[in-house]
Amino acid sequence: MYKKKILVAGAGGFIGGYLVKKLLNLNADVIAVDIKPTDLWFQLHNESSNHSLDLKNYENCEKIMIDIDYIFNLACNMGGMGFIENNKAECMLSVLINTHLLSAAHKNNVSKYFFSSSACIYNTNLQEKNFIEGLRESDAYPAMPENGYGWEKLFSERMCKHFYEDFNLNVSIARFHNVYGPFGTYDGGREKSPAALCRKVAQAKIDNSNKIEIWGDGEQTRSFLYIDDCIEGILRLFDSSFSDPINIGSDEQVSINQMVDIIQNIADMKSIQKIYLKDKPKGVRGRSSNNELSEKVLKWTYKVSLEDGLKKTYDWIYKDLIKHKNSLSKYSKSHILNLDKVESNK
Ligand code: GKE
Repeated sequence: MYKKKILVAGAGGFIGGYLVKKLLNLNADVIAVDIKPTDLWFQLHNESSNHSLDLKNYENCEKIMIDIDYIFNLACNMGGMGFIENNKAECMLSVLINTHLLSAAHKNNVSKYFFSSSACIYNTNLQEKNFIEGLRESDAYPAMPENGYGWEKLFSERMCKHFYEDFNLNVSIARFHNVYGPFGTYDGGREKSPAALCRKVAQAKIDNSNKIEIWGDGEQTRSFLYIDDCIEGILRLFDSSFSDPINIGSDEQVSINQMVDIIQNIADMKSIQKIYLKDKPKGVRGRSSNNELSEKVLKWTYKVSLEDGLKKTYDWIYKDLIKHKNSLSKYSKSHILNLDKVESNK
């Protein structure tokens, strides 16, 4: 990465903020782009060149592509189940970002292109029970992804593949399995379950209550990948010549109830009364990652246990809640949905 000019699309988001920091530490020349105004970026690094641009717009992709060596495309309109179940069309519009970035990359002879795909591409018929066997990469077909967001990610995976086959654009395609950690959204509608439940337990502790609301019956299962493991996985994959989609996830599968019990112990709360909201968005019944391919091809798997990762996440959220008792933290703002109104850089 040394002295390479690298475009990070979605740099103002959760994974993007960490990736920019890592690439800067590797002495890359980072061009950071996000549709959000920079004061809403989760991490804003002074050493990168930061731009607030809407990359659904092809001209913006062309404008930012000058002399770029590598692209990491993490830009998409997304969130946890509470967001993607209620914004299917908005999530599908992210296809414009990937399409325009790929076209501009091809036109500008970019050397390599990373695309962040998602476990939401996996066939939902294989995820109708909890505690399922870890999903293998081949389980994507026959296709039946999550509505909206999952279909966009699967379509965009295939577009990356064809740009590799037809135009020799080197690609890396990672399927992320529910990545979590500090400096991510924890309230406002886009939060995923680890941050949401850390917030609910922290808020109960602050309010001296012991009641927390859980979506569904709490017996649905997931595996969760800590952000540090995710960043390591991205770089291992990018440094490899592997061009097919590959899992970057954890196989430590737990129920949501079990995750709440772990957070309750971290918070040192004696008892928690779980209130189940059955009408809330639930997504699939069970999901986990099979890491055999990433272990074989990338010599990579996760290192941070769910308990250790939740401890770091809970502690950060608790402190951020206390710090913003009388105001809204940028991590808890429900991002402006119509972000297209953001003025692109002049
Ligand atoms: N967000 C949230 N908030 N989920 C909750 C809550 C809560 O307060 N309480 C229980 N859950 C349950 C949801 O009902 C769902 O069954 C499970 O936790 C996981 O929800 P999630 O973390 O929001 O998202 P999913 O894992 O279902 O789907 C996410 O998967 C990622 C890739 O693995 C997607 O929303 C994307 O963020 C991404 O594709």
